[in-house]
Amino acid sequence: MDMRMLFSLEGKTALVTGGAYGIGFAIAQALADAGAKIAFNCRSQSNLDRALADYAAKGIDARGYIADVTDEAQVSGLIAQIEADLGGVDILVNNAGVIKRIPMTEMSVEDFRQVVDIDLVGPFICAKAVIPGMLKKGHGKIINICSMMSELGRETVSAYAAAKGGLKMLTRNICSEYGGANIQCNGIGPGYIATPQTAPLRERQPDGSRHPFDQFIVSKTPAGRWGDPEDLMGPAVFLASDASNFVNGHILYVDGGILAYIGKQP
Ligand code: NAP
Ligand code: GCO
Repeated sequence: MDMRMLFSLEGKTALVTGGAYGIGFAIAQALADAGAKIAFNCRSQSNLDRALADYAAKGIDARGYIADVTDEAQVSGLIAQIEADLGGVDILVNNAGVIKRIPMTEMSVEDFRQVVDIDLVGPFICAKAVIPGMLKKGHGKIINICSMMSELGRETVSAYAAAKGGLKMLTRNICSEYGGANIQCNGIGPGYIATPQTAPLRERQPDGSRHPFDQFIVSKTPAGRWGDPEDLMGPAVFLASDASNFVNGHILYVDGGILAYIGKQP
């Protein structure tokens, strides 16, 4: 068996939602390096323009589209447009996501719903939109970007944890429903990754010292550091490629060991 062919994405079209920057951008770069044609979406023209320049600077001819993952009509239009431009989607990475850090008793129902809408209903809408094309092709890969909060809770992230826990089960359910049609749906559960989403947790304190949460995460991570978006590149290529054809309904945690570790003894 040719190992390079097993991991190759030549001839495949990948859609990375929210792939304008952060984790999605790194995953899209990796899929492009493995040979895939890249499509991504985001919500504003300014982010789209900046991202297209960033992809071009990496030598990647990505196609960018404006579409909100919570809007089913926009997502249907997006998938049809990608099919016309690049061919039907073979690989969907449900990456678009938000977090709101608000104590539960202070959180409005609207805020809770918005997080669940983007982080859980969005992946449902996108997966629902690509599965018919995958069924016609006879293959498909769906990668849901889950979280430590698919397994763990913490103060202030009730909506996010509910959504990411739900996303883990949506992953298993897509596997259950469509595994027989040669569609693999797996999750990646990143640990704490340095991106705009986690920037507030890493801000320097007025006295120049590190944010207490930053120190807390480093002490909770056996690897002793935050993850970089690049840490997710290899796992994403694996789950997008034929190398993972018998891996289905699995969540691959890429967390420097956080979930394995009880924490430093006092
Ligand atoms: P980020 O830097 O905040 O990027 C999030 C991306 O999602 C942005 O491109 C954003 O685009 C897009 N997005 C948000 N809402 C959208 C919507 N309704 N429709 C379309 N696009 C939307 O976040 P990140 O840290 O890279 O996180 C990416 C994913 O990984 C998220 O699902 C996040 O929950 C998950 N994750 C992150 C970490 C971490 O430590 N950073 C760990 C585990 C999991 P706009 O410009 O349109 O807002
Ligand atoms: C938080 C963080 C996390 C991470 C990530 C962990 O406030 O606890 O933002 O939720 O972003 O999802 O895997």
